[in-house]
Amino acid sequence: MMVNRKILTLDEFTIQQLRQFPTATGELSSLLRDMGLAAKRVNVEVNKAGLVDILGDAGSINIQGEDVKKLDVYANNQFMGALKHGISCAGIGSEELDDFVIFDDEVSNNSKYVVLFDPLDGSGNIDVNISIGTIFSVYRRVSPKGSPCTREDFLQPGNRQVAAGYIIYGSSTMLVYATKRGVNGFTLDPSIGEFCLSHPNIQCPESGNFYSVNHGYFFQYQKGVQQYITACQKKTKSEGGPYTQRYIGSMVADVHRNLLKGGIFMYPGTDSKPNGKLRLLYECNPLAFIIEVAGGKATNGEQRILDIQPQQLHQRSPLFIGSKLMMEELENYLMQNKEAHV
Ligand code: P6P
Repeated sequence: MMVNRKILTLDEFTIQQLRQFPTATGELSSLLRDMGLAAKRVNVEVNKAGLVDILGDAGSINIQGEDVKKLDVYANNQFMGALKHGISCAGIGSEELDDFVIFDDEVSNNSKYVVLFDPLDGSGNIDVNISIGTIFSVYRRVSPKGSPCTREDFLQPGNRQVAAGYIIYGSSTMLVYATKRGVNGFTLDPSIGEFCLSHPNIQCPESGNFYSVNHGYFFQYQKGVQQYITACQKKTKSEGGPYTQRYIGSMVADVHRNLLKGGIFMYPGTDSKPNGKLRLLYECNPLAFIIEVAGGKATNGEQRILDIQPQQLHQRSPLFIGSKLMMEELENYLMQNKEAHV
């Protein structure tokens, strides 16, 4: 007999979580609903991307030195606007903006949190209709409430995150977020315009057979990474193989698949870019928080991503993230090569 399980919307879920903590102010729940609202607006434009001239370069070059596509700018403005006009956020940092934005109005100055986000990661894939994503990270501010937030509020190590999440604009649109209490996934139901709980209490499988890396840079990677990639290519059935190489050039999509199915995503440093390409504050930290709450691991090849003390908004970090046992096998190769160089 089919049991009609009540489908919880994101709003109902966050309020249900809130009711379990009577002393909670509701600001985090409100912030997550703000992010959900902005995500719905961005989703509408992403779904139309091929139809209107919202595509194409806005002509400007962002701080990353990349062509800015209009959808990046639109997404940035939607998330920044939703947070600025909410009751929970004192300021933001964004991949699209040169510096932190301190909202500095009476409500914002009394808000508890700051948010860092990449409004549209993988936007180079928009024109070819490959999944793209938004990534966000939430910190409790360390500066006193009642005054504008400060740089120190944003430059906290990832282990101080209160929540983190991503939205993936793919075959369906999903919002996945983690607090220390768990990782939950919500799928957008276009018929009611609500994110609905579809993936409760996500756990990352201890192992898997997907490995994600750009093979084009193989000979620029350090020896231990090369050896691990080669080992992935040689896995026998008894070793959980054969492995499948899946790398679609959109990290949110690759990490999301590996989170659900088991796997490892690698963006190592190279000879020309020793710190790799990915940004610590609004790409590596939030995904590392999510994967650890789900039982996986994330490092920069030497230390836990969440323990890195940030120095500035757009700093980069190598990233290795995924299933616990796959990460431990990689770490063994890295350690062997480190000792060999001592
Ligand atoms: P490469 C997209 O630009 C991105 O930041 C990630 O989403 C993606 O995994 C990576 O860069 C792809 O970079 O150098 O392999 O093309």
